[in-house]
Amino acid sequence: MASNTPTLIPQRPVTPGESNSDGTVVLERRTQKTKPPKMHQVVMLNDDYTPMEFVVIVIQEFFSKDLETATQIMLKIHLDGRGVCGVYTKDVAATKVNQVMEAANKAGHPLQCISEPIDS
Ligand code: TYC
Repeated sequence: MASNTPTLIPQRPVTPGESNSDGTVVLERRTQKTKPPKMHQVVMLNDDYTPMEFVVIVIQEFFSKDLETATQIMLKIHLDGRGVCGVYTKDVAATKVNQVMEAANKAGHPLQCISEPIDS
């Protein structure tokens, strides 16, 4: 049995100024541009009191680093005064900072951690 359903013929996108098949005219067509989110780095700061072992554990736990990588990052912080533990979207970076600060406060260590936007 023949169907009465109208057949939709796919139309190619018309260029601005050109008429559509129904007589309408596209005045402007913008290509959608979704920019990737701005990224933030979580930076840990050195101090004289937080034990190295604690810093290594925190980096492993909250930044998913293995023992060797976490140790390298901790030593870099110890020597340079600061070091990047990871790069995330703004909200995730803020969560990481809160997790580190809460763990440090609970353990009674003065460890400090900040989030900063990276330009690119
Ligand atoms: N400087 C600390 C010490 O000698 C170790 C340390 C490393 C502390 C990294 C903080 O973010 C830090 N015990």
